[in-house]
Amino acid sequence: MNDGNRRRHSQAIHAGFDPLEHHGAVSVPIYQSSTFVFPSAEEGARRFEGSSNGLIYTRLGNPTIAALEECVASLEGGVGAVGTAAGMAAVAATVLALVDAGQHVAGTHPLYGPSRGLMEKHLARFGITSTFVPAGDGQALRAALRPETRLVFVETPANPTLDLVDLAEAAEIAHRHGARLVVDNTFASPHLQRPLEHGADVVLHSMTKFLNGHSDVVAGIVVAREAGVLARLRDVVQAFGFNMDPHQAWLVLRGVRTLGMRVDRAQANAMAIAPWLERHPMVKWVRYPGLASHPQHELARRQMAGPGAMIAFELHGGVEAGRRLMNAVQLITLAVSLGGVESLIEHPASMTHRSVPEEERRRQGITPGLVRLAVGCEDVEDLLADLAQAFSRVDSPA
Ligand code: 7XF
Repeated sequence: MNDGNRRRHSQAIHAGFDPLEHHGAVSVPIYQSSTFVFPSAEEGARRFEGSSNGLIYTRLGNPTIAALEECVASLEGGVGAVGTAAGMAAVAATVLALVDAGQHVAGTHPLYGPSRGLMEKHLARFGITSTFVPAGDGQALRAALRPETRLVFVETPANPTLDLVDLAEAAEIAHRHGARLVVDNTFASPHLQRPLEHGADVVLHSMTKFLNGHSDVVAGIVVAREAGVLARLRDVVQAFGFNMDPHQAWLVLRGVRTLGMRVDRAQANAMAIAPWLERHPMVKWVRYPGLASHPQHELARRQMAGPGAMIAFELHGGVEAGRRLMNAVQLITLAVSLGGVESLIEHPASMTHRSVPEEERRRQGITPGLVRLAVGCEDVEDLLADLAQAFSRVDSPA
């Protein structure tokens, strides 16, 4: 199958799966089996040796997981992908596969709080050092690279401020120093942004979010541009047991088939909600890549197919007013996570980015009053009505 020539919706619906290889099943079967029979002892030995690519054991490979991996690799335009048990396992596998003790990661901030924590707290114990510079500052990124830097790690749009990283510039900086560019593409999804086309070497996702899209699975994936990098990633995932399981993979496959439709609809809703928020007298500021007021609006137009469905904003009343708003919404759900069909609202400073020290949060623009809205696929009139009624109750919390 030459999936690469198909357009985005067709790829999401068909890539990675040929029904004729599975008794004609139109939906990918769930190969819920931990282990696979060898036709002979000699063939078993060949599979372990690598001279035959037949199936062995699900931690090492499984057809349902492989179908999802091929689909996402095709959507991102990579040579292949490795599914992981969570987005955090995708982050961990990437650094462990590509950085050794004594080497360095140069990253941008903000990142999802625990991604940075993984590097500064856990991987630091194994001699991997890291430095983080502001997302929009190419000069600072250039200055952060050292001879021992192996990875440039960026998230764009960044969680939760929606700052952007110029991918072409970051790739140029990384490659000039012999480092690889890794992009956490969770907030955009491959429907809106394909970092490998801008020079990135590795793309990773929390598939918990847009790729799955139904708030019922925690999963991750790493996509590579080169076969050698893919082999290293797969080796680490197998060695550490970061793999996903077949049922989880099937659920994500079911979700990913409608990726484009969900993202397009959620984005259309966000494109109506962001200007509505910006006009609201109780709102101090709104950050959304689709608004002309976003400092990197032009970059968003250049490197993304659309501004996405994530919005950050703050009320004039700060953290207290934000809390009252979050307690007052009725259709919108107060919960962390994003990328599902339902709209979710949360408070990064006390929730998703609680692990980032307060002073560091301020430096990154994660103000105490920042509210993050993950726009879903409901009817936009209902979302706006819910926000309007919630705003009307902010001044009278009772
Ligand atoms: O291990 P997970 O599937 O939860 O993924 C971790 C992860 C990695 N990268 C980005 C950009 C993420 O946003 C996440 C998870 N973020 C959720 C959130 O921000 O709501 C986690 C909820 S505590």
